[in-house]
Amino acid sequence: MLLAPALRARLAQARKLVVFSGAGVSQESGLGTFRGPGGLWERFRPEDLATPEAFARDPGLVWRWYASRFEAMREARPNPAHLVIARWGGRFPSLVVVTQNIDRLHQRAGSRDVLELHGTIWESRCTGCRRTRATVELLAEAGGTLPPLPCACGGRYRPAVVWFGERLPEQVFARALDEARSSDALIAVGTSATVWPAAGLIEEACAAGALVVEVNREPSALSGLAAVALAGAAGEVLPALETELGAWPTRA
Ligand code: BJW
Ligand code: ZN
Repeated sequence: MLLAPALRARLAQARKLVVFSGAGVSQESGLGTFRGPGGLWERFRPEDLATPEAFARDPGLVWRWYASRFEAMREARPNPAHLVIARWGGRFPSLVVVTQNIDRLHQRAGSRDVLELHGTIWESRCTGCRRTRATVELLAEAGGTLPPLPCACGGRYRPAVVWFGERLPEQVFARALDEARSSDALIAVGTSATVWPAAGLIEEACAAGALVVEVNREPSALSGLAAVALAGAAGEVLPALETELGAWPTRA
């Protein structure tokens, strides 16, 4: 049993559930996380690759990194954690997935209501006119020459992701904040909860009275805040949690 009976009843009867996810939820799909042993930031410096200044300095370098990650993300498949979260869309009266991930694996698993706090690698945006284009087309047209051709306006396409020092998409963040504050429960899966303002949503949910449950291989910055921290791989813990919560409506 993962949860004490009182917590299990509270979670099972939640009407509004928010799943807040980070890179760890896609780790079992073969995608790298950022922090911790083997994380991307062990091999690469964020200031060289994930800031607008880095892109202005060397767009080719930044694009080569994102193009190789895009290939990995294209080939990746949703894992059991993504699939459980998608099934919960039919189990809870309201389920919103708030993700920091840019890989779209939640959507590919079947989740309908997904808020992408840090944008998506599947789109690219012109730094000049802000026109967006599918990254897959842009890279195909570039034919291996990176950075890809500039936009007709003279600007340059960049991945439509949120780099350090950039604002999160305003409406997406505003809705995520509303959802967090009005949720009965928030399950944070596979995030170190160290990047702001995204991590602040967990505190907001907690302050508004939501039950906060963490699923992570390791203790994280939010373990102290969570009512319960479930230790283990998301692809194993979430299916076990799904079994434990059963169908809606559930008796305590
Ligand atoms: C598993 C597992 C398995 C592994 N199962 N678990 C307040 C305080 C301090 C700093 C700031 C602050 N406010 C703003 C800042 C600055 C900065 C920030 O937060 N810095 C901190 C790092 C110190 N924030 C920003 O700059 C943000 N912008 C902003 O605040 O703008 C304000 C502004 C105002 C006015 C004008 C202009 C601006 C933007 C942040 C953007 C972050 N971008 C990135 C890159 C996105 C694109 C890309 O993918 O390349 O987003 S960085 C990276 O970190 C990525 C992630 O979404 C994000 C979070 O990482 P995540 O998902 O938590 O992954 P990890 O690797 O950290 O953790 C994985 C976890 O999974 C681990 O705990 C593992 O144990 C676990 N795990 N396998 C379960 N199988
Ligand atoms: Zn343009």
